[in-house]
Amino acid sequence: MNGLYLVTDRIITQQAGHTVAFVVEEACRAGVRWVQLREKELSTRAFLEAARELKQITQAYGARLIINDRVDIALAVDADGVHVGQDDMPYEVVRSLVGPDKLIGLSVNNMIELRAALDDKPDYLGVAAVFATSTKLDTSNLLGLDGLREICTNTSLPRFAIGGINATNIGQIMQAGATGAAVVSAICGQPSPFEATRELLQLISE
Ligand code: TZP
Ligand code: MG
Repeated sequence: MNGLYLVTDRIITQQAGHTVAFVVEEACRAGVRWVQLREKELSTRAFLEAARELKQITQAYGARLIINDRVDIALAVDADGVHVGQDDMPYEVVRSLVGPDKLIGLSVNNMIELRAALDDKPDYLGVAAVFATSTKLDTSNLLGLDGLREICTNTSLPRFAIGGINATNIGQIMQAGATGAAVVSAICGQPSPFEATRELLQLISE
């Protein structure tokens, strides 16, 4: 299982002239094995339809499908897991709803949130935001490489760094102790999501 994690963004995807399904299929074809469907604007019905479509694609490639925020949609499409932040439904409630077999990812923005997350023991952490990003507007503090390193040295949980990661800095975040990199625009916003994924996978394995 490689350490590259695609998080979708419908607006960035459309601005690049793609559909979300196309980007996910191209990224899976290039070797991504973690896909998170992240939708902040869609109706529940449209979110569910998008999740169904991605379930088919990810399943065909043996990739994991994680649903951002919405436990109900993750259960409805039998996704592999759910990703929540520390303002979302609490970990123990998510766990009680999804049962023992689904993956739960938890966002960690600083050392205080890391301590809370370590009590919960999620399946993986999303460590954010490492670098400046225009994809998510409410990224309050930037960790930088030093902040990422501090979080990574204080946990043995799998940890995907996220925020402003691209081909020029992905090597640095791996060296800082991340076990993987989660990206939005570095795949969704590229003319060829396939080629972009290939390049990131190559860099991550160096
Ligand atoms: N969570 C923290 S930063 C971020 C999310 C979803 C957006 C990352 O987007 P990009 O384009 O990879 O910087
Ligand atoms: Mg959330």
